[in-house]
Amino acid sequence: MLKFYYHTTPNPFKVALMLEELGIDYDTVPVDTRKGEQHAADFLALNPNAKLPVIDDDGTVVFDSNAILLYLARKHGRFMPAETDGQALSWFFFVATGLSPFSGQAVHFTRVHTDSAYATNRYEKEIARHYRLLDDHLASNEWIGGSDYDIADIAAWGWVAMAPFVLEAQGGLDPYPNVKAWFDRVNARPAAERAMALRTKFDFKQEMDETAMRAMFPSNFD
Ligand SMILES: N[C@@H](CCC(=O)N[C@@H](CS)C(=O)NCC(=O)O)C(=O)O
Repeated sequence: MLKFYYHTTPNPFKVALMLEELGIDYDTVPVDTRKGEQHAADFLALNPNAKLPVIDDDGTVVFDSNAILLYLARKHGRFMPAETDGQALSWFFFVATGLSPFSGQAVHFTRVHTDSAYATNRYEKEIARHYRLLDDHLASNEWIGGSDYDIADIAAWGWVAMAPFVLEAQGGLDPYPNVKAWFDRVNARPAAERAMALRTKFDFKQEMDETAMRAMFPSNFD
């Protein structure tokens, strides 16, 4: 059975939604990143990048949330943009390489390390710019890839679910009504409700103490 290595954070949630949409059986394996379990040798053998999510699909190991979405979409022939649909692919990568990592950096520089006014300003403004682009795009598109629900929506959902936290200073999704309406459409899908239920399945460490800081930001302790 497919193994899904998981922590209750945005990138794994993309994969949780995809697995629920596909309706395939999977075992969820919790990896507590605040305890440093992502650096254990057996986990590094699956993902040398020491991050979640990872899947092991009966021996085929895939790491990186967006690679996992592409792998599963291609394998099952579902939620994949058409090969000639350049716009749908562009928006998938906008989410994968723009909105997602900029959200992560915005959290880092507004919550964890706030000493650099330059970095805090840069990531607050950049994440707002990404949400503005997405909101404008969704003014005339039902789904992020265009007319069909696909991996671009699944990829974005993991991070947009965190918008009240990531965008707290600007009122969460309030300035982005089209993103909010899109988010409600995704949440209305039964798979989204099932994926969200994973949030409370495991007791992960909550404290962001020195052990957690060393585990998650090791380069700051070199
Ligand atoms: N590009 C990677 C990023 C993965 C990532 O940053 N995962 C976070 C959770 S959302 C993580 O594992 N953090 C723990 C750490 O960095 O030590 C992906 O999309 O899977």
